[in-house]
Amino acid sequence: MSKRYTITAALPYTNGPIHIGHLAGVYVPADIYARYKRLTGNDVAFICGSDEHGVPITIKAKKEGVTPQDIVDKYHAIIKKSFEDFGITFDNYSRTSAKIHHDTASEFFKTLYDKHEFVEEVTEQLYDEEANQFLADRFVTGTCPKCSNEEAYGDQCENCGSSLNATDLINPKSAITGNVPTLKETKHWFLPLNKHENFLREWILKGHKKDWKPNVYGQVKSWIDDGLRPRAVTRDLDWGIPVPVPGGEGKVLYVWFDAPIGYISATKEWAASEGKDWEPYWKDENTKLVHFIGKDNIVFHCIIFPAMLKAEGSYILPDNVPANEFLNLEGNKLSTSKNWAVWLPDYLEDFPNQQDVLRYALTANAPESKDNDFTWKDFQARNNNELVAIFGNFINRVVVLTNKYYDGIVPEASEFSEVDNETLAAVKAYPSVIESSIERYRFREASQELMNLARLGNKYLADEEPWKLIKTDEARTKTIMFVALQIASALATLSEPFLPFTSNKLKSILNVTSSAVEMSWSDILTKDILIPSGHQIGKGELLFSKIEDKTIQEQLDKLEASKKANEVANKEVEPQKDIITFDDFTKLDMRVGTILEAEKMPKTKKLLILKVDTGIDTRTIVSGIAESFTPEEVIGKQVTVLVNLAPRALRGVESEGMILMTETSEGKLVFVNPDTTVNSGLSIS
Ligand code: B3M
Ligand code: ZN
Repeated sequence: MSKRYTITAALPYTNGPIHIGHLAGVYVPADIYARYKRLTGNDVAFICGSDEHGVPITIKAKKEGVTPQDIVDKYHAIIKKSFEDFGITFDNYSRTSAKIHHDTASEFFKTLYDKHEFVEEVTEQLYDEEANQFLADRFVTGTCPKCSNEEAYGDQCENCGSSLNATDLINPKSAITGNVPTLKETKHWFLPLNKHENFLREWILKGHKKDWKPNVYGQVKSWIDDGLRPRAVTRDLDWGIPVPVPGGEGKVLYVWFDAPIGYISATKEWAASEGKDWEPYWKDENTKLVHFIGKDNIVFHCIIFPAMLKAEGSYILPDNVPANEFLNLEGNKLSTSKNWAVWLPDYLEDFPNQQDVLRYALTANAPESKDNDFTWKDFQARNNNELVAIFGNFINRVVVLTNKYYDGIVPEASEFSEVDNETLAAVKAYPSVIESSIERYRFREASQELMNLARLGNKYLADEEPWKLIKTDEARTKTIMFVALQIASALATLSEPFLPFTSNKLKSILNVTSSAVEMSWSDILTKDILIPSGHQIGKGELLFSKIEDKTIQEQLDKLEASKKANEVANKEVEPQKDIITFDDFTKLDMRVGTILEAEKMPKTKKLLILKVDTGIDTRTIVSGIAESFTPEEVIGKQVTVLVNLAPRALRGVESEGMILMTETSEGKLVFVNPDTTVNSGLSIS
């Protein structure tokens, strides 16, 4: 029976591209769910958009010397396009800087204000005297009072997920100047979550949201048990939605107050474009509201936003919030700031037309109940050992043999054997098997059930061996190929939520895109024949191609290079050493030297043995530059040499002096040398 679903996916901060952590945590599972709900005949509004307010945007703008609007315009376009190219089927991907959102969020705030749902209070907030501004959210970092994470933000600790008031932080530090903040009075409007504690306890705990994932239910229960406190829902910032009530001048709505309302404004925008009424998607008790998010967003979607909706009074509450845990990358935390990520635009460029490979790898390895690790090796294995060797191989054999034996015409089956009937019955069971996993938000499990259907097909062909029977038993071969084509046809439909691009390709190979033979999800359950005999299929093409080790190594090298570049780019400049006197300086004897000979130090990666003409003499100097230069590259170079450094033995070679070097942002060593050729031995002073 058709139902109405409002499915939302967390609005990504528009301060950078989407990466695989976002995809695995939120967007791929949400898209699987939305596609499946559409396929099974429901009325779906799949909603998302750019989260364009908030401190992360202003920090990025300051860093790049542009306006916040420049930042959000740039990344909104990048994010929107990459979602489209990756096959994420939002019905609307909006943005919170849109007027419809400003109006909707302002109206929502005014409604709560007029209902006296807020507490207006003047409190002391953290202030940066040097930057002359209040420090909220990511403008301040400090130690989390709950889990002692030293990089907690003013509004939230990403480590334990706790929502915080900035004044909760231990040893707070301004993210703008690094100064220790002072306290300064300012007025804000607070949502008294404590006032909603009973409702939340009833709704979640007593309501036994038993179908909520344990990681979500557990976090929410611990917050409610710890006692809920009032939360400021306005900020002393200039980027955001102005506070629409008297006394709100110079203040904006807290980003986590306005952003979830973005789901509502994006639904309004979509409904208007479709000539639909938006209200049933947010106000009809029969509508199922499902929020797809990462675990760091649980408190906002299970406590704060429901309290807001309840206080406003006319909205439905989320039916489920299937938050995923975090995805790591090659054993390290994904990090935008450290550029330790696989960015979606880069993936789409490096792996053209292979969206489904990443969708599948991220789903099969999704961090559904605990943090998980993405490795390029696993990505390659999922592709080569499952998509190519099982799914692709089965389809290829069915299509090639049908074309080879019957010119692509689905053959007439004669009598079904016991194995045939068991196989056809098993095919019929798969929609419910996959459904049962999806309905419990177990997409990893669901994707493996889909792969099991392809395994069933492979095993059936391997056991029945039509390529042998074709010589002796025409009728039996036709029956086998007929059964195999039914399995292929079921895969075409059941794969759509997980492998949408492959599903489309397979439907066109089987020539089942026309409504005459297109098959719905439920048809697999009800129809005895999914693809009729006499139906003409196409010639076929390989659905997947093997990924070679070289391709994987290129990605690993790319990661290492970006990590190195970031380490150097973000390298803290060494603090100046203690002051020395001029006399101390005059003790240093630095000369221009010319490298006459160079060779690698045996059994080391870093050392070169150099013969250097110092103008005084020709001497041996051992230098750790072998990872940046070959011996050939340095011969003839003029360099700066500290000649009166006490000699020391390195790997048994006496080194008499030091060649001055520095390092580029890519981590390559470079010589500090005169920019014109001069005589060796000249003093440097
Ligand atoms: N932008 C946080 C995040 O990207 C926030 C989500 C808002 S959903 C309303 O993780
Ligand atoms: Zn914490």
